[in-house]
Amino acid sequence: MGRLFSFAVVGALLFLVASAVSAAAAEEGQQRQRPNKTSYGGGGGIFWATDDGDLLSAMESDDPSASPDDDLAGAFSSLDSMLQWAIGHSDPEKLRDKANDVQRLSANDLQKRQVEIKELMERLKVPSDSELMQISIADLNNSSTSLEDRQHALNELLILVESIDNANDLSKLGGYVAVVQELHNSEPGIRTTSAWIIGMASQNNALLYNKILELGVLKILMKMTRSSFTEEAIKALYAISALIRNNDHGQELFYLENGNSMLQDIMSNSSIDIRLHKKIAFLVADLADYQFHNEIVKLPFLSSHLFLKSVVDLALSADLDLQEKVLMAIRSLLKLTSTDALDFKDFCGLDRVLDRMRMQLEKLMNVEEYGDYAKEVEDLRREVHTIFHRKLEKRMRTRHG
Ligand SMILES: *[C@@H]1O[C@H](CO)[C@@H](O)[C@H](O)[C@H]1NC(C)=O
Ligand SMILES: *[C@@H]1O[C@H](CO)[C@@H](O)[C@H](O)[C@H]1NC(C)=O
Ligand SMILES: *[C@@H]1O[C@H](CO)[C@@H](O)[C@H](O)[C@H]1NC(C)=O
Ligand SMILES: CC(=O)N[C@H]1CO[C@H](CO)[C@@H](O)[C@@H]1O
Repeated sequence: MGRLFSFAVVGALLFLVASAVSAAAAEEGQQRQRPNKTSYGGGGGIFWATDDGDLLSAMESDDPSASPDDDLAGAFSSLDSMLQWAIGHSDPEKLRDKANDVQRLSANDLQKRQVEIKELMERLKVPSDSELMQISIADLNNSSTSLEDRQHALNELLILVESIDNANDLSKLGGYVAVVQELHNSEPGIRTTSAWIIGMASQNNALLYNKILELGVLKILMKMTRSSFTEEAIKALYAISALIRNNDHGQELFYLENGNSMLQDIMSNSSIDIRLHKKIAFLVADLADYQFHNEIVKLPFLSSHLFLKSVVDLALSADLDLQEKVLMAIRSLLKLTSTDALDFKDFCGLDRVLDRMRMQLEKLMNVEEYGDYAKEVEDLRREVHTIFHRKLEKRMRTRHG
């Protein structure tokens, strides 16, 4: 099979690449690698042959834990990722030296190098990202594919759609139909990865989120947020947030699908995993900010006193991180002209909640390991208090005259 590479070949490749990158690129190499790529091993991608350890020493990996067993044996989804990995694991000093050498090469020589690399890549017949996506889609679309292989195909897609170009290409290949189908799989792990792919692909991708919404995903994702498998609920919420953030149409659909009650159910369930509460607080702040900046009322429930109370009640948590996120959500909600300061005061008891929080934070500020963070949250708490009372004064003035 043409997808097994020997270290010799890779070594040659690495040398060519090292020679062809600019010094600047070499310095960035460490950051540009996608660090978690290798953690999804076995995804039907390319495997390194580990019978020749030479390259490892040649590369003088600066990471002592990078043994062939746990790292090199991982799958690479494309040549690009393999090269990025190789650059990331090689000695930056040496790479920079080589790159400096390259700068002394003539334009002609450089071009020759590039042609060599291209030829080598063609000879290796490395599948392109697009080909890898097609393989994964075909696996998902084949009803005889085992659960294990289905999971592998999804893992592969998850890595690939990190790139926005691939995420868009997957749409052209009809891949999201296959992924959405897996949201209905009886295996929670498969549903979870599918939701994760949808979230990853739609995140900040205005070209894509409405295309995915057209596939009718919102309803099933909302159902998944009620899953007793926490990871599934978390990834479903992640996907929903990615689909509706900064997206009028998405928010409209979310409203029509009764997103309000989904948010309320999660907020008022005290036995739910705290990560879900954090994600909800973050999402609420985001939705309120969007409404504030666009002056559109797509989500009238953001001003309902019952909804506001659920948000404010989350601030009673002892978790600092959640407190901070909830304060941000309250701050954003207070800024909306559609919310009533009296609801915050009388119905939500915001003064009492903020007071209680202040006492807790004052205690934490004296605890070494929380000190700075608690101070930050206290600053935010004070800001919320100020905004609240300003809004309240304004409200009282309009009421009395
Ligand atoms: C579907 O998968 C089965 C089992 O892996 C395989 O034998 C068959 O050729 C596949 N069908 C298609 C259309 O790819
Ligand atoms: C999936 O398979 C069906 C036939 O079983 C075919 O019509 C469809 O085009 C395939 N979809 C993709 C994306 O390959
Ligand atoms: C609250 O969450 C837990 C854990 O996810 C779930 O088992 C329970 O059914 C939920 N309760 C309600 C009232 O939805
Ligand atoms: C998204 C993700 O899994 N990120 C992880 C990548 O790997 C680093 C180091 O192993 C982790 O700290 C990240 O959380």
